[in-house]
Amino acid sequence: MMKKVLLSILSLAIVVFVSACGSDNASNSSNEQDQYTIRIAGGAVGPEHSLTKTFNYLKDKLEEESDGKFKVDLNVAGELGEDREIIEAMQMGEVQLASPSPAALGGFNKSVAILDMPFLFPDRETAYRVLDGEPGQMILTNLEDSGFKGLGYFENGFRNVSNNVKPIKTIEDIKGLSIRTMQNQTHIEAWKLLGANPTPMAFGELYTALQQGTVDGQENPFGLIVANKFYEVQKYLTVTNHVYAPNVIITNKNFFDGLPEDLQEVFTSVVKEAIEYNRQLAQEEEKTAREALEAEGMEVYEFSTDDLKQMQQIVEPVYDQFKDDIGAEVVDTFLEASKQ
Ligand code: TK8
Repeated sequence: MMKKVLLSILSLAIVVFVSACGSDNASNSSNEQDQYTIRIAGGAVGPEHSLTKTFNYLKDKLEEESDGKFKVDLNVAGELGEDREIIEAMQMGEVQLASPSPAALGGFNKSVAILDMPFLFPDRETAYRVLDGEPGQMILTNLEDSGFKGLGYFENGFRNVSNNVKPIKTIEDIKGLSIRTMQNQTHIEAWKLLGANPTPMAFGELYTALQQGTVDGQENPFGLIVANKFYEVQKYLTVTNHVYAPNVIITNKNFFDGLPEDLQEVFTSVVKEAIEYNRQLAQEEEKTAREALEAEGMEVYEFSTDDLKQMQQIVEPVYDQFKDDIGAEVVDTFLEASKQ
């Protein structure tokens, strides 16, 4: 009898030991049969845009570098809706990788709005240094309160203003124009200060609104104006570079935390590679897109240095006006870092 009891205790101990090894193994590294679906959702940007090409790059690299343990379901050009809908789907665990605009993400965490502030970054070198440094990480960490894990920043680019009514040659020419803005209060206020009539609107509705004359103009980087064919419904373009727009790369935090550590490392290292790829592509795109827009018949004007200075001074008050909303520490940290 005693023998039987000893045998069952021994076999129970072996089972406990093996399963413990198994579970340790699961939390630190994936097993051969592990398979995780990553649904990527790209915003409503055109199929030829650098962001869409970057999502295709991500699919290939994630599947390749995980030895097939990641299976990527790629949805681009707004197939799963606008940025806001994509973010909500991610919160529900239905999307695992996206890079919405700060305007859309600002609705889930107010500090993100700093990323869309006018004239914050004077050039790409400053933008990359600040976004990839402690200030940028501050925003990514803040996103965890809303269930996201922030992974870094892709490039949308420097925003410029277009319209279909008249050439905007000086700051005065903006007055009275109805300009579509993203759905963020800081941009709405900034264009009001410039004397325009701002109309906040989802990006996916913009082409039709321009075509029907619901709004006179809009503001976006050259690459988006080409990719979404706004040149078909916009005659005049003025180079203002009034905002350097990043897109925030996010995943669902529970999904990420549930991955074995080795796949978490694959995920983050592939995103880092994709950021380098994306920024190269976006810089080349900005050059070719401007030429393409002129070739498509758009009249391109450049603001004088004085007009740019005036534009920056006119919209400057939005920093104080939204400082409490965004968070004083965030605003001060970014302004300080951008001036270094
Ligand atoms: C695309 C948008 C776009 C943004 C806008 O989904 O809304 O004007 O610049 O990139 O996020």
